[in-house]
Amino acid sequence: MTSLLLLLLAPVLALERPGVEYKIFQFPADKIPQIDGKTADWAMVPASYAIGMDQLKETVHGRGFRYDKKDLDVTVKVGWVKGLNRLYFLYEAYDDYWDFRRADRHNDIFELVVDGDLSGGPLISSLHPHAGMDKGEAFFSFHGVHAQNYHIFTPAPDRDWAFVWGCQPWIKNLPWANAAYDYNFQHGRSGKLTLEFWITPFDYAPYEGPERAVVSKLEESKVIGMSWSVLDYDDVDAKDNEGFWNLSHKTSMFGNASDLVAFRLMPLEAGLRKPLQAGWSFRVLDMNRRLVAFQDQTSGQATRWRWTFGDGEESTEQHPLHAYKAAGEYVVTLEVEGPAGRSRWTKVRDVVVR
Ligand SMILES: [Ca+2]
Ligand SMILES: [Ca+2]
Ligand SMILES: [Ca+2]
Repeated sequence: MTSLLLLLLAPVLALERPGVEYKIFQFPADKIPQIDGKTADWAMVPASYAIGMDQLKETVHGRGFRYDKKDLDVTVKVGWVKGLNRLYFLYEAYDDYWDFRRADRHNDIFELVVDGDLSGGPLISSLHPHAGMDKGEAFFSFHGVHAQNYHIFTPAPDRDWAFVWGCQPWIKNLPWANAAYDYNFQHGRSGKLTLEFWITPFDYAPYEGPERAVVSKLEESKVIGMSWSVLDYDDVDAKDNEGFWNLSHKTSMFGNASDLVAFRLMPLEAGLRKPLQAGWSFRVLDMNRRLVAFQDQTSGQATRWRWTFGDGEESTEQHPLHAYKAAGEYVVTLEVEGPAGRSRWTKVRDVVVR
C-alpha cells in the first residue's frame, strides 16, 4: 500500500527531492534589481522565497544536515522578470574564514547548476552517455551545452567572478550575465558577503559562441531544474574544502541535470499587481485573407470581453478571429469586466494588414 501511494504521489518530473518545489520571485518590470551588491531592491521579496541552510545537506564529508551557522550561514533568493530570460540571485553569506588568496579552484565557491528546459541527464564530459568517447570531443560538444554549471568565487578579487565549468565561458559576461559583490574583510577573516548577479540559462550553449546558442525561454508558472552547492574552504593550506552543502542532497547535482531540484517561475505577488488588468496579443494567420487571431492575456478574473478591431467591427468572444476587409494600420482595444471591475488595453498600429 505504501509503495503504491508513493508511486501515485511521485512527481511527473524526474528531479531530485520529489515533492519539493522552490519559488522564483517575479519582479515587476519597474523594480528590476540593480546589480550593485546592495540588497535594497530585494526587500520586496517575501521571506517564503528565501532558501537557507536548513534546506542544504553536506554530502561529501559526512556532515549531513548538521550545520553550524558560526561556520557557514547562507541564504539565497532567486528572482525573474516576465519577458526577460534571466535568473537573478541574491546570495548572502556569513563565513568564519573567507578563503580566497589562492588563484585556483581552492576558494570559497557558490556552485550553481541550471537546466532551463528540463532536458535532464548528464551535462559534464566525464558523464557523456557514449562510453569511450574522445575526452576533448566530449568536452567541446557536450560539457555544459544543454545545462550549465557556474563556479562562482566568493569573493573574486583580481579575477573573473566565476568559471563556467563547460565549453562556453562566454556565458558569464554581458549581455548574458552580470555580478557585483559587497564585502569588507580580508582573506582568512570572518564576515558577511553579499553577491548579487544574474545569469541567462541556455537550452543550447555551444563552444562556438552566442550565434548558434538558444536561450531558455522563461515563462510564468513554468518549472526549471536548478541546484546549488556551497563549497566552504576554511584553511588556505588544506587540501580540500570542509563542506559541500547542496540543495539537491545529492553530490552528483554538479554533473547531472536529473539530480537538480524543481523551481517554479512565480506570477507577481498579489500586492504587486492590479486585481484585473486587460492584456492581449495577436498573430496574423493569413495575410492574403487579412485574417488575425487575437488572444486574451488578461490577468485576474474576467467574465466579459469586448474587442473593437479599429475597422468598426466588434466581438465579445474571449479569443476572437477577425478578417479585415481592407488593408490598414488599426487601433485595437480589449475591454474586460469581472468581479474586480473593468479594465481596457489598446495597441496603436500594431495590427497591420495589407
Ligand atoms: Ca541591488
Ligand atoms: Ca566556514
Ligand atoms: Ca570558508
